[in-house]
Amino acid sequence: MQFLGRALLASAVALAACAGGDSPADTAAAAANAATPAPATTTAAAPAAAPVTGTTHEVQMVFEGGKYLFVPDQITVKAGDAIKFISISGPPHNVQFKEENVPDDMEAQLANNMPAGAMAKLGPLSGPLLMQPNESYTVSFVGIKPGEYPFTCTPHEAMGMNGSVTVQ
Ligand SMILES: [Cu+2]
Repeated sequence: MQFLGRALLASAVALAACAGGDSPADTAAAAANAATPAPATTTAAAPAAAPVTGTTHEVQMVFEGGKYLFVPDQITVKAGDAIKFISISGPPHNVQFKEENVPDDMEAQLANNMPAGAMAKLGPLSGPLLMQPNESYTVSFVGIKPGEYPFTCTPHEAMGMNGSVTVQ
């Protein structure tokens, strides 16, 4: 019994360490930063998320060869398309767009296109943390004007887990 108890405790500690991400402080700071209210100019219009009318592309979130990656990390979509981000290995992962990388007039629409659903978001332009294998999160690009929109994974940003979507 004592051995079992220790084993359970050890796995609980390992699980806690894992669930905490690689840098809990950075994650919290990033979340707090993302939650900073947008300038007044960007909150005026908040159009509702429009239904996806085009293709839903897939981007995998993986831990492979010692690296955290979005696969593919460069993706081009058309207006009306969506991207389904799927956590394959090395969670937790999320997808986060940064305010400085999103045109002011697109922030409200993109935030609306990233609903919380059953899981809490880390910020207006962030999806929730995906904890389970094959868990996914879909971002719609309906109503998003053409341009390049870099994104990152909040827990693994410092480890280079970054990508970019080009909206045509
Ligand atoms: Cu990640």
